[in-house]
Amino acid sequence: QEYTGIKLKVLEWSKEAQSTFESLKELEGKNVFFVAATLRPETMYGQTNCFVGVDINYGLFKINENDIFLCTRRAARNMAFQGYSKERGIVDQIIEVKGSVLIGTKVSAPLSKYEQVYVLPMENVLATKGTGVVTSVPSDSPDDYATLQDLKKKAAYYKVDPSWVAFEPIPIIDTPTYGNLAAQTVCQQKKINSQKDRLLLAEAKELVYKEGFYNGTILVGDHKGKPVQEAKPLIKELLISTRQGFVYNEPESLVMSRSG
Ligand code: ZZB
Repeated sequence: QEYTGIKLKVLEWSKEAQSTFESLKELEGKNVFFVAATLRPETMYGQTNCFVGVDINYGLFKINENDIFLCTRRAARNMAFQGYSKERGIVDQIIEVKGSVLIGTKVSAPLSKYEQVYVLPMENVLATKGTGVVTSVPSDSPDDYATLQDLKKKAAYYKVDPSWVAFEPIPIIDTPTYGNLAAQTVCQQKKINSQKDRLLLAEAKELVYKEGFYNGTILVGDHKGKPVQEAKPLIKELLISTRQGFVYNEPESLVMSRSG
């Protein structure tokens, strides 16, 4: 599976992360990036936040003299075999933390209309898929839409500040069947109430994926007006050439065991 790795730069750590990382000399003067794996680079204009799993372990990995990546160790290892480490196959971990520590961190998401967005909790993040970091596009991903709604409705329960979730989905792809907020439309049609509605969300994802890919038109950015199929590789290339993204491959066997 070929993903695009998206680099969301840390602007301000959550309070808990700040105190955890305070004494780390290795972070001084470095850029730290949450690295999300996406199959939909053309939707990056619609990012409203970033998701992590609160019980998942994440590492901070030294990638080169300037950059530190935050992702699962598994992903860092894959990256180290794909040229994203100083020495091939070798990961250089600075520290490991639980996702819960990272909630409320402010990051900058490439291409998003929102200049800064927050790291938030999602129950359905798989530690065994991608980087364990998921960038959120509630306009076009039903899982993201349902989760963001949960967090808005029950901010206290999920331990998020209401200001961290005060971001509306952005219309970025127009579709003939579901309009320009396809994930919202399908979630409402299927009466999806929460991220816990796994079966309905899987159906919704399938519908939204297909409609967006085959019939969608991009509404924003350099490739505005183009069909999604045409714009997708161009926007991916734009992210890569500006070093806001990179190609990240997931070993085939893992992909099979996950989707089976
Ligand atoms: C942004 C995005 C925008 C995504 C969208 C989807 C959609 P698939 O097809 O099942 O492989 N993802 C990535 N890593 C994880 C993880 N560890 N746990 C849970 N979800 C993860 O799904 C690939 C998508 O799953 C990725 O693409 C990512 O979300 C999420 F508008 O990135 B996507 C209709 C879907 N729309």
